[in-house]
Amino acid sequence: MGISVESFAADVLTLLNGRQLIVVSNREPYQIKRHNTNLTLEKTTGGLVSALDTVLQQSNGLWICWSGTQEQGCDFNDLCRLAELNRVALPYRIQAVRLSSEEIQHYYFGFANQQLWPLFHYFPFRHAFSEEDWKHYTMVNYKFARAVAENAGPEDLIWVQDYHLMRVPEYVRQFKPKANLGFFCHIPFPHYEMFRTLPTRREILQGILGSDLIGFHTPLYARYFMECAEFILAGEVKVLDDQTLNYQGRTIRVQAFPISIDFNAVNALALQSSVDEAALQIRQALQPAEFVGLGVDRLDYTKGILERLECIALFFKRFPQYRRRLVFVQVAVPSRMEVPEYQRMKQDIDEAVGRINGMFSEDGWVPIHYFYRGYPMEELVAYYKAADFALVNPLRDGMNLVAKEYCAARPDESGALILSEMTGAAYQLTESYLVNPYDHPQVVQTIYNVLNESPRERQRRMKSLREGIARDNIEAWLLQYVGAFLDALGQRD
Ligand code: ADQ
Repeated sequence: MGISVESFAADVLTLLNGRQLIVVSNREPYQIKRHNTNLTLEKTTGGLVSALDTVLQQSNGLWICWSGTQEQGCDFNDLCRLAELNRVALPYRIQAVRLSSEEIQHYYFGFANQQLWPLFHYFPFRHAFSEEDWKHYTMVNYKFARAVAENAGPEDLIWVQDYHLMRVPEYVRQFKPKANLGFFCHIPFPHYEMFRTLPTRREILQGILGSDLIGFHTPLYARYFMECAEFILAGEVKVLDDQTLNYQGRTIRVQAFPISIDFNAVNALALQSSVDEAALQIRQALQPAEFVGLGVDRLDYTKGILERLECIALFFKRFPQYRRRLVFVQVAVPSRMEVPEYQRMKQDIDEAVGRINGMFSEDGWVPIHYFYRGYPMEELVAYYKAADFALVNPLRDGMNLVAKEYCAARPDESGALILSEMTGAAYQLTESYLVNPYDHPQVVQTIYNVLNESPRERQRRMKSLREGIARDNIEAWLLQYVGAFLDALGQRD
């Protein structure tokens, strides 16, 4: 299933035809870890980094990012210099933009994560505008743009990632009017009625519109963006067709590119005997339960973890015959704990797990097993393999890669995916068991239906899901984006 990494990288390199790719993101693609005098390189987990790794290595590419996690008083740039001295080679050039702790507080934890994130996920009541946050967001975006402009040659493709850096395209264009600029939004783009509540709505749109190609996960997000641009920048933006608009004399393409995972890598992990063994051990540890349900997320209110726990409680109330027969495992990786909202949510989840377990536990059976930590991919895949169903019920999610990873980790085509309609993934994974995450009785009934579904029907669905994910994998995503980027530039020039 799928194509080899080498042939895929060769295809992207052919498309690039000698041009350099410059990726710009908030997070660094590699972390340099220091253990006393030893330095090691660790690749950041995630599809984007793994898809771009070979391409950037072979095309003399550059990654520009925030200097990120500070280790023992050193930031990424210090560590890069140390790495050089220690002959630890970075796989390609990585340039870090140095930010002060005040900038990080206001730009990252403030504007990006307490304003844009909740608003774009339809939680307007969690969003409060702060001029100070906005000022720093603007300044940091300007810093990133300057770093890009200092490094980009006239032919290079500059690809800006995500909501942290929405003003970067406009600023880069001010420095370099002819720059080749792409932008990709990893979170949903909201409807006009939601987006227009943002006080700096014009500036955010103008920032993104510095690009030649603007990518979203779904056609609906792309349409919402076009509508926002058309209504909010009326008179400045002219919509030409459903994928093209004109702004400041430039033709700009707006398109959907649904991101995916490295299907082959997850599938191969799931076939390893050590992972199989780990999955068996997980099942044994959960005995005497016959059935295992699973939730895996970054700890975030958009993921619907609290709502999921309430659904599990309702399930045991409605279907008491499953008490002692089903265990639900929730694995949550800590995230953004500097933001008070996330600290409160962690407390709420701890309390809900305690309350539900207190209510239902009997004879050594505990209904919810909760793990608050990050796992290496092998262990995560062992959990995916051990679970009869995954419950992926975000209240809103740009795409959701966990849903795709779960299917990729089921080479024997067993298992069932229960998936929220409010995820970008729901547009593609139509053979999953789709639910409205706000409709708890429906979610509960779906869990029951899945457990009582014929193995043949479950397998039919899983087979079809896996085929789709194997075909539309992360490599296909990258090829499509780069192809469309070059088309958009051809249309512009
Ligand atoms: P996220 O909000 O982080 O991504 P998601 O797409 O589900 O959400 O990816 C989460 C990743 O974290 C998965 O690859 C998963 O394996 C990993 N993960 C989760 N729990 C973990 C744990 N306990 N230990 C280790 N790893 C864990 C944002 C958007 C999404 C969009 C992606 C990509 O919010 O909508 O799909 O970017 O564009």
